Amino acid sequence: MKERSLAILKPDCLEKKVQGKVIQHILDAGFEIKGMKLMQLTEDSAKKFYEVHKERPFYGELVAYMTSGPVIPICMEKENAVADFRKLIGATNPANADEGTIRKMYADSIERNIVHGSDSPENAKNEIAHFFNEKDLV
Ligand code: IDP
Ligand code: MG
Repeated sequence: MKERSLAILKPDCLEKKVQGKVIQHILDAGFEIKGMKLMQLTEDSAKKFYEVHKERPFYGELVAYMTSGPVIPICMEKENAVADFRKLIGATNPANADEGTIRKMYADSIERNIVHGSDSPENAKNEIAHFFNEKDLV
């Protein structure tokens, strides 16, 4: 059964001009892109998106980083999309990420780690709704 997940190409991905490469990895791994846009996150939107982390010491810096430049949210679909995308991006800290993963290849640090991926099908639904109206998905 097909499942959806949300990716966000983070500001460091666009600063490094590797968004084209990362999108190619997503397509090569068999994900279908159902929605994608280039946008600037507001502080309120970033705070809401990362609300689960609001008690963590890095929350303020995370919001500052995610609003430091444009991002590209992507709604993707395939079988087992959530788990497969987490595998494709690798560990949160690129130093611990497996060879061949997107974070291992392109990320600099545990914070500036290039890409977001939903961590459960339920969170994926809410995260997709944060950025997309169902009617705008192809
Ligand atoms: P994930 O993106 O791999 O799911 P989470 O634990 O959900 O990782 O953290 C959300 C984001 O917060 C990370 O992708 C990263 O940008 C940032 N982050 C996570 N842990 C730290 C940390 O210890 N220091 C600074 N930033 C962090
Ligand atoms: Mg997470």
